[in-house]
Amino acid sequence: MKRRTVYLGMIGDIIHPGVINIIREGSKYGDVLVGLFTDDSIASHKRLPYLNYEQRKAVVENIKGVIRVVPQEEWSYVPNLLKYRPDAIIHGDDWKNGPDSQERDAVFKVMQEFGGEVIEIPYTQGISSSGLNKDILSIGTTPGIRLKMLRRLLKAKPLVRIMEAHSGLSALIIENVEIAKGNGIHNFDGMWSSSLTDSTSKGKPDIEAVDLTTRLQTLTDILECTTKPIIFDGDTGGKLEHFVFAVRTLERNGISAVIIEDKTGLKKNSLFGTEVKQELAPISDFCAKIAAGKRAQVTQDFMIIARLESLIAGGTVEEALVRARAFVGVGADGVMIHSKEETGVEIKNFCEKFRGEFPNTPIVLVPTTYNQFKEKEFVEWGANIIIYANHMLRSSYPAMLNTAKSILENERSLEADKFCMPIKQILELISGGK
Ligand code: SPV
Ligand code: MG
Repeated sequence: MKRRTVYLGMIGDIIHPGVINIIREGSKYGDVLVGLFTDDSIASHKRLPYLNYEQRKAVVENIKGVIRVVPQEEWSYVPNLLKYRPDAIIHGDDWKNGPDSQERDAVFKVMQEFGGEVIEIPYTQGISSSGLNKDILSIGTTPGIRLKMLRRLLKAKPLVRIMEAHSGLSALIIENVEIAKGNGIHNFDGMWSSSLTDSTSKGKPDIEAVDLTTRLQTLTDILECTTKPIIFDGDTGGKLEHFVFAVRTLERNGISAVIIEDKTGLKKNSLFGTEVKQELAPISDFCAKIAAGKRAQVTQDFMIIARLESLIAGGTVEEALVRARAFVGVGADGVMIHSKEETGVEIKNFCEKFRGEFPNTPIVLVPTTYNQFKEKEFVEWGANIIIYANHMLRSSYPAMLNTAKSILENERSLEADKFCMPIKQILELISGGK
């Protein structure tokens, strides 16, 4: 007699006794068919797993009791249940309450429709992937896994959300902060190592005065306490001969991408007033720098993104497009189009035209001055990465200033307590601090 098929949805990143238990229980009812969540199906709900789909598949299909592994492309089980029509689905009973209960209802409904069974087994207490995930976070990651993460996110998500970090502490917030929204979790996908906020936090102007070695000190602090991917603000990239070393250094540290801007001469921050004239680099010089960087990188995964400063320098969208074509032509892995114009009209125009010509080349936006738009709108324009480039630093400064003023005003710190994090929370914030 043909054995029954039992469907089991799984991420399969961390294999713990709870996973083995549910496979064992499932085998009692029939052949276990694992629906392995793809990166795409996970991306809008949780952080991407450490291992990619192929790596997780290789592990899961070798677990005793697993007969077959198929991709689960949606967060909901329903499409796969309709496709494979298993005799049963097995799930831990922890989905009875909370946000998963809606999915449970949908699963019961579809299984009833074709006469399938829903098997619920007691949830293995005391061990869970999320709990273990936290433990793994405290161990850290490897440069290789971190480096690859940006390309995986770009493949899996319509929009990659990046936030500026200028210290270990600011990076820790970005690593951990999340809010429940809809039936998923919203968080930041990675970090921007900004030249503006890194130099400002060191009390220096944003004119490439902080050299790479010094920038690496901040990066090391961030790397040591986080696991999310990092995009490095490479300013102009410096001299071609130096840029190739910078690429290697960043890559070796597990940085996912460097963005270099097509300016020349003394670099000033792009958001300065119009009185600061920015000179654009000759197209051929900048192309040579990108090409040299691409030749220097060791992995397939590292990205060199060309930042177009035409609009900042007073040029037109057409001029920016000419440069973009040349930069992509010599191997740039993406473009960042920058503008301080507040309506966002030029940026939208650029995005739509560029997207028409290059359907798959990532577009990066830094919406500091045109921040009235929501992320969804940027996706409609064709953008893939949004960088909130300076907000952690800009928000911390007024908080510090208010505290300092309050203490001066009141000649004691009692009134400033409301601006401050409680000491207990500070101690809990950093693992190993208690
Ligand atoms: C930075 O964050 O340092 C940047 C982005 O380069 S901007 O400040 O908008 O030029
Ligand atoms: Mg910068």
